[in-house]
Amino acid sequence: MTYQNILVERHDAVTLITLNRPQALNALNTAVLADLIDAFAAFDADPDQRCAVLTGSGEKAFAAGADIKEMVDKPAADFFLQDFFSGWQRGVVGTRKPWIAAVNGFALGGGCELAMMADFILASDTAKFGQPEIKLGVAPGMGGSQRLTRAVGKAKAMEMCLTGRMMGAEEAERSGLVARIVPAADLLADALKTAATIAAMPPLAAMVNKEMVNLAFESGLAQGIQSERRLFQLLTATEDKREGMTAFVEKRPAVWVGR
Ligand code: CO8
Repeated sequence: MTYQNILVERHDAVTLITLNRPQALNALNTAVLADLIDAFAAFDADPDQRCAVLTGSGEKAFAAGADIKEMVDKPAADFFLQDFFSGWQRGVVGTRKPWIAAVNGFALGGGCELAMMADFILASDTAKFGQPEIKLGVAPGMGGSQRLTRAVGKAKAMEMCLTGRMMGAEEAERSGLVARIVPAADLLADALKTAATIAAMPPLAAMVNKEMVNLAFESGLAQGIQSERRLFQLLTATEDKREGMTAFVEKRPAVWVGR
């Protein structure tokens, strides 16, 4: 499948998706969203694909936000009637397999929000994160006020949303927004290698681990612990649990069947 606004490549069991509007710093418009929804659905449905990486083309930006030129003249009623931005939650956050955002420059507004939809973020040393929507007379609309606050805490999230200031890679790592910083030149190779490590894990367990950690983000402690226990118990019924534990006991590498 070829797309107008993204590039999709397969690297063995890893799907690499690249936002490809460098002339607009990979700004996210309706067409980009449609391509991403399709690409993430194809990734999720392909049994040979186990982990994905999302990055931006060009050296400057992961994504500089939702496309301001698409929104500038759009009437409020249309934002409401189209439930503008709701597709991101269904089509991107709803992906069941793990995926990584490799942030290679500006991740602003919707770009920061898209990166935070990933299971984790790897950032280049040139990455800059921000929610500057206030400067446009609006506010985050794709989850930024919620996910940024959960990631970095109220003080930093509030300061960033109210002043529009950007956070560099080091501060983002220190604050818990990103998992790791990688030199810009090595970011893609590192992200693909990390994704390959995840892709080599038993796939059902990878999906369940993702679901469990997301539960900590989205539910209360008691409910999260209860769900974790149930999901753990579910995994004990898989062939991969028997294989993984038997391989450990027999001191040999495990061979996963994905069931
Ligand atoms: N949308 C559309 N085009 C963009 C965007 C964007 N978000 N960002 C950059 N571009 C375009 C520029 O217009 C320019 O195009 P052209 O050459 O045709 O003029 C090109 O990309 C290059 O950009 P610059 O010349 O501005 O590059 P600089 O290096 O000078 O600056 C910046 C880089 C600092 C990243 C700057 O481009 C910038 O500030 N961009 C906008 C960042 C921003 O405000 N993002 C938030 C957008 S709003 C959002 O994401 C969520 C809105 C939620 C609304 C909720 C409603 C329900």
